[in-house]
Amino acid sequence: WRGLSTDAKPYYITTPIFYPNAVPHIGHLYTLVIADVFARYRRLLEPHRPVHFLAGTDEHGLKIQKAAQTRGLPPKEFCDELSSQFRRLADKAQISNTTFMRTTQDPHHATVESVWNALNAKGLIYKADYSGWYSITDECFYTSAQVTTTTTPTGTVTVATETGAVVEWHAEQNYMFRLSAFRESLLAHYTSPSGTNALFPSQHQAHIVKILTEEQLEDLSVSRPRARLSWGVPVPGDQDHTIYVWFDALLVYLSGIGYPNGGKGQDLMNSWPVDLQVIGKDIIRFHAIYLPAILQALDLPLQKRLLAHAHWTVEQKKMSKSIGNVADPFEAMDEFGVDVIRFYVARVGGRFRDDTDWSREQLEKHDREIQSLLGNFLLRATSPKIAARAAGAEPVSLQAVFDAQQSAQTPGPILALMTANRQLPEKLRLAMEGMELGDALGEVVEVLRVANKTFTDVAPWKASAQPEEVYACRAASLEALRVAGVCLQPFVPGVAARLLDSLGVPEGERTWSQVEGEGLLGRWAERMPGVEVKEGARLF
Ligand code: ME8
Repeated sequence: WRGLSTDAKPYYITTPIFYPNAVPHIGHLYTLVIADVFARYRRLLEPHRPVHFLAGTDEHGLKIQKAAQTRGLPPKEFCDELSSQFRRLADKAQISNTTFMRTTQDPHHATVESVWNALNAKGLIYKADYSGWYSITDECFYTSAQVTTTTTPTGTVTVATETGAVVEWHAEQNYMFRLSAFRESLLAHYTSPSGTNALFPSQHQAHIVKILTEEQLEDLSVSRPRARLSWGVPVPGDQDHTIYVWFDALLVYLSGIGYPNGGKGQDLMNSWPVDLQVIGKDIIRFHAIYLPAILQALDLPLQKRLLAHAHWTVEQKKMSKSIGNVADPFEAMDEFGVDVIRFYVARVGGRFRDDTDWSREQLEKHDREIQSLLGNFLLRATSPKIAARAAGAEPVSLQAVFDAQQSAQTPGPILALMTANRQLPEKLRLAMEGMELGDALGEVVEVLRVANKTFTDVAPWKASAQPEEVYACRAASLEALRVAGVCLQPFVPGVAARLLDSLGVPEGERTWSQVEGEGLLGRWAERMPGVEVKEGARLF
């Protein structure tokens, strides 16, 4: 399962590239954190395999053009300013992305042109009269069956039924991509052994299969007249048209690894196909139908897995500037610290299925949870008083502690803790393999709970506690903290690093192989009797 072979292709993981039409909110932070947990977990599991992790900004299209106009700025200048906010968000949240791609960069432009030309040469792009309801907010056309009218204080408007976004009628000449030609091959993919688990959670897989089975897949309009959309990549050979923003944006996953010519100096193209794409449920159709069709058209393998998470609401409502309920991720990280915010979003949003409400009360509750289970527990387990009392016993290895506990006449809570602790890495790995990130983190929390309770039950500070028992309790607690520290690295990298530092776990001994395996003890655990533990380290 470790798959440690060095010739394995790099692991390639992506987030959506966000529209820099406004400053980032907590939804963007959430997507970045989820992807980062998977990226860091992969590095932990397979330290020798490169992880290529792409994030970025989606800078063309009508939405950006309009937002820049409203601000009275040239679109590029406008994007420079806002894109840098997304980059700052990723930096501040300790996202370990290896690329931050902007669609206004030249290499991306070159990829878009080359893909367009390739599809055109295959007869998959043609020009036609097209009409439909366009939403600038959603950057897509809707059919008459997908819109409805609604009355607002300023009059009656037509909106998209699904998103409520205002739409306008457009009848124009567009270039079309023969999406309809891919319905059967896409359906075959999603029902084939390699494609049946392509979408997670599985409800999305069922939905896409249903669409492909029941809907007439229409050809996709992939350009806009230049008169209406000037901010984008011009259609090669026809300056009167601009390439549709989604056609442009979806190709970032290819431009991000240097397709078709390979990255500078290194052949990144061997990263393809992408192993995991983390997206929100709002953009499944684009990633599960449009992109795979384009990939099939290019004879490229499809993405291996798509994780589509649910959304965050604030005060039970969709975040919106007009309601004024947009939660600011920078403020949240300033107030609670990066790791507490990462812990909160992964723990509460790690099930991906239902929308979650961003609540101050919940945030404070999770802040207390991790501070107490981890921060306070470290202080208790490393207390000099306990160390002094444990020194009354003969220093033995952790294995010896375990064996002694096991052969005791009445096995006590220390053995239960050591057993739970040994099972933790495997449980966490299984949860991560099943993409159940919230459960994975929950397993760590559970062992920390057991550890806290064991410490309280054994009460090594009491005069009646025997030195051997104090020694065993301290050793089992420190070992639980070490294993938790290794397991927590993908989730809360800052706290985990401080924890492992304070336990004296060397940098090179923080990988998965140091914690998982039948009865396996890390080298630290073998050396534990002599390890210098820093007392009273503050994690938060
Ligand atoms: O759609 N809760 O960009 P976008 C959770 N540029 N996640 C949320 C969220 C919320 N309330 N709101 C947004 C675009 N997100 C395109 C993508 S990809 C080739 C192009 C997250 O700025 C979620 O991941 O509207 C969602 O899919 C993404 O931000 C949409 O970001």
